[in-house]
Amino acid sequence: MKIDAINIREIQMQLVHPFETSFGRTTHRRILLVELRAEGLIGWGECTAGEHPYFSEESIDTAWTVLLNELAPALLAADYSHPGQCPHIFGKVRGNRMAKAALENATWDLQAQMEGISISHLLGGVRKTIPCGVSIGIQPSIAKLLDVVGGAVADGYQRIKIKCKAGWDVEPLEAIRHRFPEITLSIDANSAYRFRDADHLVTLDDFQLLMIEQPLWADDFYFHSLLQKRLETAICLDESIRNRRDALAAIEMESCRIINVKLGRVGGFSEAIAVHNVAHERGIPVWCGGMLESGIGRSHNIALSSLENFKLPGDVSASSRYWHEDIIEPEVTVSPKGVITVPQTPGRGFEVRTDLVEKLTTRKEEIRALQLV
Ligand code: OSB
Ligand code: MG
Repeated sequence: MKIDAINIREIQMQLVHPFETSFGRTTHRRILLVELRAEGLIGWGECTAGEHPYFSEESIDTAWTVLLNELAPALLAADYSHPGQCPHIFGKVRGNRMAKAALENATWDLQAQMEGISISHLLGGVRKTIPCGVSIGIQPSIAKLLDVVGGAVADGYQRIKIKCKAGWDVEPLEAIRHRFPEITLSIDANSAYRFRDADHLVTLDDFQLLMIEQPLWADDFYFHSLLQKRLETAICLDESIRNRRDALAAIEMESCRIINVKLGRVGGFSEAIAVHNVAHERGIPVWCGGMLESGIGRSHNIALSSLENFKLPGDVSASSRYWHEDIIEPEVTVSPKGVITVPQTPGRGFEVRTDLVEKLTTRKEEIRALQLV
């Protein structure tokens, strides 16, 4: 496969509701999109790096530089036969997994279109529908939190996750459990606790949570394994899992009982499949995390979630929870039973609204293959 040209662009989109985590508050997103042009087709990719390097070392600006100067030229120079070769093509560049994922995922989108099959099919997906959860940010008050949780429950979501931090855990959980004793509930700390908080975290077992996500350091397995021994509640790792080896280490050390797979965090579809497989072989269920994606990243998350071991509801929610107007058509919708139907049409299964993308674009760059004469 020869790529003719690669476009990278930044768009700005305002969130319907601000999203607050233990590391900050997001009101609008700067999103980096990648377009691959080959044989009259366009493969799209989305970079999930944030505006700031808070969730990981990458930011949209580091990803922009690495894509422009390293990854896009490397892909244009390569003559690959399958998207699974991307990690090798990008192999010289260390880290920068969100930048790599943006480009690699676009090659899967393109490949699926060329073969006339869905991305889900190309990945080896088996699910026709995927179970959906929601991730609810830290709220200004308990009353507001109960309101938001109630809305998500009424919409049919199968699992509610709330963001927490020291000082925003016991009280919100007590309130939610009082009002909604039966719902499937989890929390995500985004590394807000320290191992010295273990006694406190043990008390959260009372809330019958499905899991507690990434309680400790983003680069840790050892202290998570000590903590997991003390908790009845399953630990789920997010930030700590960068690749298949990390997943294997975490499973072997019993640092977690569940894994959150994020395409950007692990560097794209190839590594996400590898993480999925290694967990599947060891009986560890996974689910698909979210990074407040636009419809393009969301469509890729849906395809990934169709793999067999995505047994738990993901943070793959309806477009309307994030955006007044999404950049794909149709928007992603969730049924009253809390599922998304996996598209079976060629490629990502959602059209990109190019006029709207153009309108939202704040910068754009084209990188073309060298024309040999
Ligand atoms: O830790 O899962 C996370 C959003 C930004 C950064 C990190 C996380 C999140 C979410 C949002 O939880 C999930 C979503 O896209 O709805
Ligand atoms: Mg998380």
